[in-house]
Amino acid sequence: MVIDVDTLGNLRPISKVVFSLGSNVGDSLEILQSAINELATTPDLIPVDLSSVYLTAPVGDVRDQDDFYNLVFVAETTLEPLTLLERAEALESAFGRVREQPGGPRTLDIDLIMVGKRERADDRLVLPHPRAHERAFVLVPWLEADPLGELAGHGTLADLVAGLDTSGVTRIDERIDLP
Ligand code: PH2
Ligand code: MG
Ligand code: MG
Repeated sequence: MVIDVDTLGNLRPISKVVFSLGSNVGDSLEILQSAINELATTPDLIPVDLSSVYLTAPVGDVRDQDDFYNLVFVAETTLEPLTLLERAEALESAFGRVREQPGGPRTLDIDLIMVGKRERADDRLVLPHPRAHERAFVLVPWLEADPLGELAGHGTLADLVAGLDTSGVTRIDERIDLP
């Protein structure tokens, strides 16, 4: 028997996509809420989970910066990684981010952490995000939103968080909601 699949021609696989959002300039909570409203209403993207908001000590090459507000958004999508990246970059620009020196303070940073099991590394985009596995400000919110989650190539979120110093990452009571 032959089963006709012609009608499936326009269907693309659904992948779990994980975004990390951060802000440490301006009215960060309002900026993050607006960014989530926009991200969550992206065509061909279905929101799944949103973490609480965390106040986090700056990590990396950051001098004299304010703490960040960070959260993680999990969705399902048929969009390609570069389309997701373009959407994230458009939102960063719309919220007034100026691309200063790497590691500088930012009104809105949207990082693509993982798109299913996709692996890629070129000038535009590295997936999974090359530093996500060591960043408590990504993994702690992500674990809250996605308790059984795994970071492709690095194991479960629960194991990764258990091995990290999470002292710089504090959940706060202010809520950001899905639209
Ligand atoms: N983002 C960075 C560098 N350092 N530190 C915290 N706590 N939160 C961030 O979002 C963050 C950072 C580069 O994008
Ligand atoms: Mg970042
Ligand atoms: Mg970024």
